[in-house]
Amino acid sequence: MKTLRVILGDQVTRDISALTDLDPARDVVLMVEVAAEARYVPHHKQKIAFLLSAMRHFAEALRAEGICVDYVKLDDPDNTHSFTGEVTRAVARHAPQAVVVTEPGEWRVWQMMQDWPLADIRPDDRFFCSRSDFDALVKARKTGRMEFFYREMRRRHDILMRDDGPEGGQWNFDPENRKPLPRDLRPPPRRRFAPDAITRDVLTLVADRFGHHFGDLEPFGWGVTRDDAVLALDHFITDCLPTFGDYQDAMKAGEDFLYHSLISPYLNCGLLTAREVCARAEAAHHAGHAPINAVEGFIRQILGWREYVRGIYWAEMPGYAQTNHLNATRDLPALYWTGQTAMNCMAECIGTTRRQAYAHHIQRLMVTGNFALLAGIAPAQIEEWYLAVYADAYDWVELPNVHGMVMHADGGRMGSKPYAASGAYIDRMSDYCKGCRFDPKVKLGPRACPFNYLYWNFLIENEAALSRNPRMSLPYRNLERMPDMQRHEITRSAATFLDSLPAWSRPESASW
Ligand code: FAD
Ligand code: DLZ
Ligand code: SF4
Repeated sequence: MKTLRVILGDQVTRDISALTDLDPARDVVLMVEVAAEARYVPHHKQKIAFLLSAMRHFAEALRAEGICVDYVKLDDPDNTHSFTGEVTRAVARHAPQAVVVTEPGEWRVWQMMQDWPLADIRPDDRFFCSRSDFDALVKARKTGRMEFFYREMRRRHDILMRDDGPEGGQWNFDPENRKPLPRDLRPPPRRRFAPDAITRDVLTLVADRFGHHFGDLEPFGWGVTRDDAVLALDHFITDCLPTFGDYQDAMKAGEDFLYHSLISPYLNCGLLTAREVCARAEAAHHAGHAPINAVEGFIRQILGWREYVRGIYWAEMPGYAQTNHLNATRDLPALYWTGQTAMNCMAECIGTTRRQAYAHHIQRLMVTGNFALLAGIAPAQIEEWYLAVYADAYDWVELPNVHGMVMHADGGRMGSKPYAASGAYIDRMSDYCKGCRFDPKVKLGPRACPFNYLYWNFLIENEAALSRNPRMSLPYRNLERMPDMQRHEITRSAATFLDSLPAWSRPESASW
């Protein structure tokens, strides 16, 4: 039976379910570059270049195996520029008896697939936890919190386990992983990859067609093949993993990567698997190369958080994206796109994002995310930003992180309390405040750090929704003791500051 096998841009692996029973003598693999995928949000230029180059390299690798690949390029004159249009055209070209595809990472594309002719949609088994296993697990537990999910994953997959208990005697080494970076410690230079001829062609294409999108296109240093991704993982395990835990939450001006792995774009598009990454980290611990706090902290991100957010996404969509528990409605300020702000922490994190299509977790959560939460940005607007600006962003992973973890718009489905913090947190975990016009120790007045009065204003504005949350009782007790005059000054300062921020005006056509 001749089968058309559709491979999407985030499925560039030979281990994808759509290819398991491929017959090279009869079947055709379809890969399509379509403008709709680059434009439904204004993706960072590096993200588009990374995926198109990874797709082109993967197509070459399949052809080298003798597999027939029908690859539609972005500049093909007959390109309809949508997935459905291209699948329909390919069905007319090849007259297959079946169209096989692996389920996508986005509800948006899942809906499209329902209209594809002859479609056999297969589960994506690249994850440790299937969608149905996640639902069953969460139903079986009274609480669906990440920590319990993660422990169950450790047991089920026998990762970092010893004599039926957790390796190192405790499940979670987080308390050891919150150190600021010492001033004299220099993180190692990072392994980046020089563009080859295929990538250079793609860079020219992206500059021509998407030059107006957010972010710098070059220097472009992402790996684009399976071999590159394995080298990037080797480098992380050897040079960074031992120190990863200690400085997992640290931030430093001018240091874009610290000890983070930089592997999320590879994991999410298929160049690395979650199983191999966890196995490599665990082996490094057993070989005495990396301490338990680093290895447990790293594995928790992948076996715990990554699997958990994916489970939440599919269990809760499509309703999940519609909730707005804190009724946040403010337009996204232009500074998210321009990076122009006197708040040094925001300028640093947005600068990294612009240069690298990357920022590490604490920058995303406690700086740009914290600001969006405290400022009451409309969830859909800040979600669009996060989906656009990171090379690793797909709806299944971005949405629960932003809608749930950052914005608390899901009313606590993801996290039991919002991660709201004043300037003191950023001051403790970074050196950003030293280069800032504002002072994290000043609460009110022109020198006051905006995060300070925005934090208290957030508590005041959301008293009805949050004050009965047991995990928020301490800040609300402090708020209760605050004199009315001070409360008044806080709300006034917050309103004046927020109203002074220029809003971002979306181009009329929004066709990016
Ligand atoms: P490391 O710090 O080295 O961590 C190792 C791996 O753990 C990552 O590669 C990633 O696969 C996984 N991981 C860590 N934290 C999370 C998490 N919260 N959710 C899912 N996986 C996690 N990650 C994405 O892959 N895509 C996104 O679109 C995305 N959006 C985010 C938005 C916000 C507001 C926040 C707070 C986090 C977001 N994350 C997202 C999670 C995390 O920030 C990135 O995975 C991480 O920064 C990627 O860099 P790294 O590979 O160096 O990660
Ligand atoms: C993000 C992206 C971009 C920019 N371009 C393409 C493309 O041209 N062709 C393709 O197959 N995939 C692309 N992608 C990734 C898709 O958006 C992703 O596969 C879907 O969102 C499903 O998760
Ligand atoms: Fe950010 Fe406030 Fe520190 Fe400035 S003083 S860098 S605004 S936390």
